[in-house]
Amino acid sequence: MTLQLWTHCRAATLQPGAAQAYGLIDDAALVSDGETLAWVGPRADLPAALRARCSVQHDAGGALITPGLIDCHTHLVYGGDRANEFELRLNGASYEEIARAGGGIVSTVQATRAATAAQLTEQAQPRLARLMAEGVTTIEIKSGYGLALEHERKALSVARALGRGNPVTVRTTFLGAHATPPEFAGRSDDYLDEVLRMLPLLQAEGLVDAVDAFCERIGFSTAQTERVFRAARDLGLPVKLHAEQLSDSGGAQLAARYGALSCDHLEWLSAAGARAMAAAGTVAVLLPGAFYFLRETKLPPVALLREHQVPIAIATDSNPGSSPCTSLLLMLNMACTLFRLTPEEALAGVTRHAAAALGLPDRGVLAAGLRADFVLWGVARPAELSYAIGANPRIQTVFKGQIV
Ligand code: DI6
Ligand code: FE
Repeated sequence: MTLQLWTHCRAATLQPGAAQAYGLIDDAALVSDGETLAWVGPRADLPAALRARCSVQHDAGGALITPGLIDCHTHLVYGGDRANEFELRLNGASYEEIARAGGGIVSTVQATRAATAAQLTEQAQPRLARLMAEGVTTIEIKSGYGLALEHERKALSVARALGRGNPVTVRTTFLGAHATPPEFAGRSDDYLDEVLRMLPLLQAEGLVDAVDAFCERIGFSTAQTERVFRAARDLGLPVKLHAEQLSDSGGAQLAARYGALSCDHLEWLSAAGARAMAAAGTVAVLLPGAFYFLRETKLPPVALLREHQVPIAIATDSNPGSSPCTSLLLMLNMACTLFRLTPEEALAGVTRHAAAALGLPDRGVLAAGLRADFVLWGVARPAELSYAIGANPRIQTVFKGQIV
């Protein structure tokens, strides 16, 4: 394997428990061995014998190096968009009028069903490219706009194909329990029967890495969510949950009982919910884009999460209805400005903690033995990544030891 060396850089390693904030190393050296980091530390400590074996040496030009960014919650694959609905609303139309005219989530389900896999790929690829342009090296993509076997399969297959066609790692999540489709209107339990029929079939096709549900008054109840979780557990699949976005339904406690990787949104999370998540090691994924776009006012209980030491991740929630967003760097800024996270918490939220939210212990931190996924940035200090609005200081991304 080729050993490669990067020097003339600062590294924000995000090592847990490091003495320096961000696990910062001022004059750092990184050595990759094939797809893996072989050594990370102060350049002065780099063993001469190891340096001598590095056949490729890179001058990082004074860049800041961070782990590759991880967007751990997206609905990136969908048909059409909802710009028209956005415009109608700003011209005074009510949500109900729009829904009656075929708008809302149902319109995205219709557009997703009507699109071919090739069309969905063509629409999702530029969104993925924009995220990658900002240093994203791993992304989660949920289904949930097909809501029928053939269309959930199509969306998940498109997500998998995006992973094959791009250097980024794609993790897929089955969100069949996102909404009740029109043909099951008023019969959500019957639709859930259908969801439970789809899950093992899609898993057998290798399309499912995790299972999610929208647990909300306008989504599915905790009892219904538990049916989905039981099925996932029987199949050995990890679970996640859209929980306490619009109300406190106790979804977080339920998810914690099933050892959920993450609970996401969480604006209405209770103290009991936070305690349950802490005990289960469940990550809190905060989604400032949806909070902003829906003009929510109830802030997620960040102090409570800190008090109980629940790891906090940040993601785009990229979707056409509540967060038409393809900038994870903007989410860093919004996590700080809207939710008052520190820039260090925000950066951990798109690296180390985002990796945990996906159950991927092999990334999210710069350390020997982990994946050589990292980004070179033209900034002096890590806080600049959260501070700037609309800037993209990325210089270069290294995916599994390869400069792309
Ligand atoms: N929560 C949301 O905010 C989105 N999905 C979810 O589970 C909304 C999806 C949409 O409006 O298309
Ligand atoms: Fe979401």
